[in-house]
Amino acid sequence: MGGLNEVTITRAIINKYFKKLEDNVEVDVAVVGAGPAGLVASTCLAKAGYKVAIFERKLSVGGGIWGGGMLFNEIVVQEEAKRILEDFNIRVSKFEENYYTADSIETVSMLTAKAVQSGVAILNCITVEDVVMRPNRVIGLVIIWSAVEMAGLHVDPLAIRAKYVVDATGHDTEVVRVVQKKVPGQLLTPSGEIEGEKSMWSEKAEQLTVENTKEVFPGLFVAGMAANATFGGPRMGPIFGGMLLSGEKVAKLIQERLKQES
Ligand code: 48F
Repeated sequence: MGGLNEVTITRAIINKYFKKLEDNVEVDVAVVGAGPAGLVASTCLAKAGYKVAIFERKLSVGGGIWGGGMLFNEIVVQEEAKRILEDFNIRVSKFEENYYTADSIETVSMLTAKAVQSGVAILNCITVEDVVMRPNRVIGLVIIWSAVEMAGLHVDPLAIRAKYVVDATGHDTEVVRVVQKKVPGQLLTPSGEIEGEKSMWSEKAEQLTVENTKEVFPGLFVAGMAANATFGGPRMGPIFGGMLLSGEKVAKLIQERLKQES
């Protein structure tokens, strides 16, 4: 058995991490947020052969899945979305007709494992603070260590380039918010601005999450709760089918674009 040297351990981590980061400074699709919508979207795109990276602000991935509803760690999905959980080998149990549950911890773990094993690079602890535009299209992201953001340090960020960007940042719709500031009134929403999330209405929200999953500015798509917040749909509470279906839809839309362009 060989010896163990702390410096070799350090070099191994630095070497592998920075190779991963460098490999992902130019991607086909950059997804912001590793919640359910972002994880499903990126897995579908990676499985279709595209180079995908997720940038996640937090140390942990999974977004709002972990806590189920009010910290009770079970999630609900409807019939239509059950097949997506099953595709990720997540065990689903029937509660009543059209109501299925899954363990939220299992859901995060399996969605994440499948994403990474399909080739998605998940870069956690990185916050997207801005976009790169040329001139009227989003062509990349401006990123900073979340630790720098949290400490309030005055440090310049770095940039990455992507053919398409997905805002899967949930309720705060952070990427769209940045774009709105740069080009007021020019979003592809009815008012040209973020329409804002409406109050809870599960049935309507689930359907609208999928309908609202689309391009909101050239090069920038919205998925998951960010889609409803951007286009003015209601929130839905701890039912997650719409998030999964939205991830699947955004992947399909972007794939069609990438195919047309190749
Ligand atoms: O909030 P989140 O889970 O978004 P989602 O995929 O799913 C929404 C549901 O969890 C829930 C719901 C279901 O009924 O309504 O809220 O739409 O995941 C969003 C992720 O994006 C990260 C954030 O930390 C979270 O993990 N995020 C947000 N802003 C940024 C970001 C940013 N600027 N840079 C990087 N990551």
